[in-house]
Amino acid sequence: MTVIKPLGLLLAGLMIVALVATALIEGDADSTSSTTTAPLPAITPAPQPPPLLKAGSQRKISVRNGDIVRFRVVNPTAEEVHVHGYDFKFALEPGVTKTISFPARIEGQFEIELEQSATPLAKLVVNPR
Ligand SMILES: [Cu+2]
Repeated sequence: MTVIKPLGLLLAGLMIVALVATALIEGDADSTSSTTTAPLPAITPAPQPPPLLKAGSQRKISVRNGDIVRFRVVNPTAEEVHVHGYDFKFALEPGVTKTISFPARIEGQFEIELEQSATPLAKLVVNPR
């Protein structure tokens, strides 16, 4: 008798666990069916790569004060990119595309050029916010 009593309790305990588990599984099944009816997340398009500047590509880059200015530059020979007004200079290795970014904090129109050959690349326009 003393052996059967704990066994009975154990069985009862196991049944309760089984019932709770079944209820949880059914609850999960309900929640999955409701998530499948939820609208799918919108597919966001891949971000555009920043404009590629080359000698002779007279581009205009327009941003607002506080935005991040982003562009890429490539040149067949070693050069230096000079952003006038901001007076930033970035070294270029031959044939290697360099991505340049910086915050636009000075408003106005500024030349971006290949410094050594004085070749214009683009005009940077920073508008008020
Ligand atoms: Cu310059």
